[in-house]
Amino acid sequence: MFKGPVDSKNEAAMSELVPEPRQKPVVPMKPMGINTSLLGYIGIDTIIEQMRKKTMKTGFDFNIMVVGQSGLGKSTLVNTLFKSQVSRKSSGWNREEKIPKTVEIKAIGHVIEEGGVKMKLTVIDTPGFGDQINNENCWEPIEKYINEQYEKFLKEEVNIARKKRIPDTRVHCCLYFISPTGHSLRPLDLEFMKHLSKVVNIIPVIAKADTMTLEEKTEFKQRVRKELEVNGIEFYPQKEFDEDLEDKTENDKIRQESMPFAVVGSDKEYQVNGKRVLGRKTPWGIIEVENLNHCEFALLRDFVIRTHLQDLKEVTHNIHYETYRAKRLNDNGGLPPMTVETEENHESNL
Ligand SMILES: Nc1nc2c(ncn2[C@@H]2O[C@H](COP(=O)(O)OP(=O)(O)OP(=O)(O)O)[C@@H](O)[C@H]2O)c(=O)[nH]1
Ligand SMILES: [Mg+2]
Repeated sequence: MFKGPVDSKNEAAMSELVPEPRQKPVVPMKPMGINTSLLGYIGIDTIIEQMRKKTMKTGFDFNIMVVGQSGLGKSTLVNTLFKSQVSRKSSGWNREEKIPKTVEIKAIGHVIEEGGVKMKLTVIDTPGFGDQINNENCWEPIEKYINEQYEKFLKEEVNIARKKRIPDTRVHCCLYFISPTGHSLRPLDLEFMKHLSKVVNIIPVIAKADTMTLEEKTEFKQRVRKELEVNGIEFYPQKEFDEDLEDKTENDKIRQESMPFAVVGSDKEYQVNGKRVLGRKTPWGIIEVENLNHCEFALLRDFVIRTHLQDLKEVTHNIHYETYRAKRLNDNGGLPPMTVETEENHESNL
């Protein structure tokens, strides 16, 4: 049999072969990018990444409600939110169609995805009040709706076959529309906010801010803040829930300067300097809704979504829902005793 030089060489090599110790598989002791000189690394900081992954998989619910007297632009602002940079989606109304007067509580939802994270944003539009002869207790339908969502959540929580993740329809923030009168708040506004602030996070906004001059706006904002304080109305972010000094400093600025946000709403788009913008066309120019020099809509949006979304959800869960839950169980309204809270409960409170 022919044996080539290579084969014979191989044979010789084979006979001399001493098995080399196999290299151990590399087991990562810690994630990449972490200083290896740190002995005893446990990996607590990876929780952030774990939470991020989980949130990306499950997404989260966020629900905003608009409330206020009739004709202040609540439905328009709902459209503005959906058409603005929050989603750039149509909320279902035809561009040319005039927004009808709202006659019932209606929730409009969209799933918005950004950077792989899904948010189910629902905006709850409510009928305006204040045009009846008797406006007594006109906050009741709104309060009822808010409580119904707490009740739904509570029922899911005490269910024996509890869902892994309870759909969250609870109202995380309620934008309260104030008429741009330049005068005092109406007694009805004060009563309304007093009632609602006990069950939900209230964010007061001055509607139709384009009808005020800069000085009028600054002065009115100050007056509203003062009146809310004098009347003991707690709006979000509530002082008592500031967690530390950093929170307090940041929130004090918001409470003393930004609140109430003076907004302008529109669902119409116009061409300005070659760009399509949401705006209101007037004889003296276009008011750009998302331009910070024109109104505070973008500030409000950033406040609610970019900086305080998680906190709004936490205050809703830990304070407002908890108050409802405790009262409901105290009243013993036919519910079975509560099971001990598990992580599953907290999962719904992303
Ligand atoms: N000037 C001005 N007008 C606005 C603004 N937002 C809405 N409007 C107008 O105000 C009118 C009422 O707007 P809607 O959005 O229907 O008001 P609403 O608060 O939903 O009214 P109800 O459903 O009756 O409670 C419409 O003609 C809007 O075009 C705004 O920011 N500035
Ligand atoms: Mg409406």
